[in-house]
Amino acid sequence: MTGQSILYAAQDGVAVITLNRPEVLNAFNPEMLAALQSALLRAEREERCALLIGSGRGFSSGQDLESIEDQYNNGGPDFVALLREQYHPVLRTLRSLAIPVVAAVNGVAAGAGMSLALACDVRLASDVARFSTAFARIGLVPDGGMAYTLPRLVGAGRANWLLMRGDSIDAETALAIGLVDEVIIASEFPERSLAFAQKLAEGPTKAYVLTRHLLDQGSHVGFDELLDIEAESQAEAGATNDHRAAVAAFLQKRQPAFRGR
Ligand code: T3D
Repeated sequence: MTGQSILYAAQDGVAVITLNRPEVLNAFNPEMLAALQSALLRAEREERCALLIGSGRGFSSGQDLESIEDQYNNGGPDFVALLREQYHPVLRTLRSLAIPVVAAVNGVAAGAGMSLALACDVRLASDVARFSTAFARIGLVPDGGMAYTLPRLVGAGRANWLLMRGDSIDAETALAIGLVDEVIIASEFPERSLAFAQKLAEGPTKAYVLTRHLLDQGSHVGFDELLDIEAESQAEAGATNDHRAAVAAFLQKRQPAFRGR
């Protein structure tokens, strides 16, 4: 356990990181974001996959609006500091973590809570999950990297539509537009999400992380440059024990055992 607002448990190579402020649908406050950052770094050191899930009926409702209420009577929140000091370290860590991260969206994901899910490598959604960009509803622009992640998942037009509407879409709609990768019935959600993450943890996790990096690069560099980055990444993946062991296993007609290195 890394703190009350974040719970940490490890199981079969997976760090299960639980957002744990259910009374506010796991809204983020500074302590929680700092604890989340520590939990991710611990997962990277100790496990081969991380699973983010919410406690109670929400995944995360984004910024805790009550915790910043006072600041509106005092010149307003310092948004630059809030984002740079509290959110950006978590988001940067997520995109550079040396293990894959699965968002298990058990319930509503709104604002920065949705941004967090979008920054993960994979999104599983419970059939009762809902997604709301939420920002425009309170007169804000998307943050938490959503202006980067959302159009890459659903396309520019749909991203704009979701951002300007700001109201919730259900899990099946999220699946249909590519916002999530799989929808799982609520009664089986925690077990099946964990089983999915355990499967990833048993895979060539270094290659997964290099793939994330390639996809990130591929979305904003030119084709020629991407080919150079691809060659470097393949050299790195090709030098792993996992690659060599998998080729040997293929030739010997048996299943490979990946170690993530
Ligand atoms: O400083 C900055 O603002 C910059 C950073 C911005 C990043 C952001 O994330 S901006 C977006 C912030 N989030 C929101 O605007 C979402 C606010 N919440 C909602 O719109 C709704 O709660 C939901 C759509 C997420 C869920 O609706 P529903 O009907 O299922 O639940 P509810 O009844 O609204 O909420 C349950 C409780 O959680 C309720 O408290 P209560 O009445 O039981 O005492 C509600 O006030 C509380 N809660 C929900 N979201 C937040 C929250 N408390 C504080 N902050 C929240 N974000």
